[in-house]
Amino acid sequence: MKSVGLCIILSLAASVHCLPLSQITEQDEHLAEEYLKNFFNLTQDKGPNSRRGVNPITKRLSEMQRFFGLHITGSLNGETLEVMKKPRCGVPDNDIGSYSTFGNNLKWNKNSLTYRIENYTPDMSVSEVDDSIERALQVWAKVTPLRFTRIYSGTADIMISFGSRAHGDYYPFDGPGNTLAHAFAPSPGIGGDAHFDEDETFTFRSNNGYVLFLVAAHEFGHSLGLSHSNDPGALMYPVYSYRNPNTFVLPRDDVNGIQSLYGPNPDKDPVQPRPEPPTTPDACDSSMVLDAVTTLRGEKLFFKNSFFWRSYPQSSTPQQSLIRNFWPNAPTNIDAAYESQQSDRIFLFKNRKVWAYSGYTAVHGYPKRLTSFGLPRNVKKIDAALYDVKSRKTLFFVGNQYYSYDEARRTMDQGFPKRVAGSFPDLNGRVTAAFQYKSFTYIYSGQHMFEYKLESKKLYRVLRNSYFLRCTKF
Ligand SMILES: [Ca+2]
Ligand SMILES: [Ca+2]
Ligand SMILES: [Ca+2]
Ligand SMILES: [Zn+2]
Ligand SMILES: [Zn+2]
Repeated sequence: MKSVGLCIILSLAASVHCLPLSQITEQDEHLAEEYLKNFFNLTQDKGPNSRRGVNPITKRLSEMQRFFGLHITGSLNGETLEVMKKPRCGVPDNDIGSYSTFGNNLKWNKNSLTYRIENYTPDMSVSEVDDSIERALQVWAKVTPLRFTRIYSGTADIMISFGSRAHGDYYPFDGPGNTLAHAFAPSPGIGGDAHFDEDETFTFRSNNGYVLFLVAAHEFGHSLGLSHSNDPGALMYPVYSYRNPNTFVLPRDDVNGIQSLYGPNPDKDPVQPRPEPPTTPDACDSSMVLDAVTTLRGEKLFFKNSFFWRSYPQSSTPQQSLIRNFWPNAPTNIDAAYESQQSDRIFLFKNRKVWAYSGYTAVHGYPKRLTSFGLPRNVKKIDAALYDVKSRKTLFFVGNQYYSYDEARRTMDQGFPKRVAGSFPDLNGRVTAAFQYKSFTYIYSGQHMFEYKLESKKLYRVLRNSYFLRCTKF
């Protein structure tokens, strides 16, 4: 009976999602149900609500979509399934909001904690595992009064082990993929303990497998009393994302979370100032200057630092993600982006290089040099790129000039570069991003966005960078 609700909704689902087009199979439905049971408290029995017409699956699915910033439909669709299939932590996503805790009582009442590594994974050397665990704990120690001491026998506060499937608690692992690890909130006994799924491949620092340091640092957040955050830049975001372990700095959201429980680190480090915790770009920041904007198969993409927002035609709130969660080897802090509808590709620019993707897939032979478009050798980077649907030309903005590239002939047009101010009235500053949407051309410059009709060169409105991002705070 439970699956009936899903089936009805499923028939509507596939058309909503554009990237990539996906068919929802019976297997997907099963996966979705398991996912909601595991992470969103979907229970077996239908309960009193269902008799009154509130389908429990619809309710939990909506909760899940809200947590991940997806289009809230209450139905299973391609974008929802994509998120469900991503490797993640095994701890449920209970609270909606940025950082959250398991509650004020679920914290350690002491600052000195012990840990013990009970067994090792064959994926890495013993010293690599030791080092990864030690550094993962230090991530939290750096910003709190918490201190960790390793013990080699007896019971530690934080017992660390690797195991597959049933491994001695009531939460068996699921084989390769999906759940990578889980950990228990502070309390005696199993509280604080962290378990890693041995059916995964853990690595020291390579992107070929899951970096143990990153997975462990996340799990220890639970061991110390944090639950999941819906900030996609947070370490406590439930989905795994690769970051360079050598340069990792605990993000601001996690720092705020752990300090709400334990306070800041009283030890000042006078020699080396600590790096600032990275923050996630905020749609409500009216001073924000976007790096690049483009369309992709009917969606709008807005790039800022390591993040981008995706805006679906039917959706009211764009979804924010890490760029590398979609294109694992893509550049971050990009200069420009555009979609060539001619070749169904999206191009991302950074410095003298350009990357090409067809949906999620990297196009073979990229990254290439800027000169592959016929741009002059002395162009070190471009500021923005704009694909004009009508003329099928791509405009590359460099300083106060722009070039025109013919997508069909794959050559630069004669008579360029031209002055930007000559073609776009009232645009005085440097162009920072550009794209077309519904027959309007949007040219971003600093904190402003200029709305033009390209053919008439008429300026309609001057808006903020965050105009399409829809600040939802109140
Ligand atoms: Ca324990
Ligand atoms: Ca697993
Ligand atoms: Ca730019
Ligand atoms: Zn987790
Ligand atoms: Zn376990």
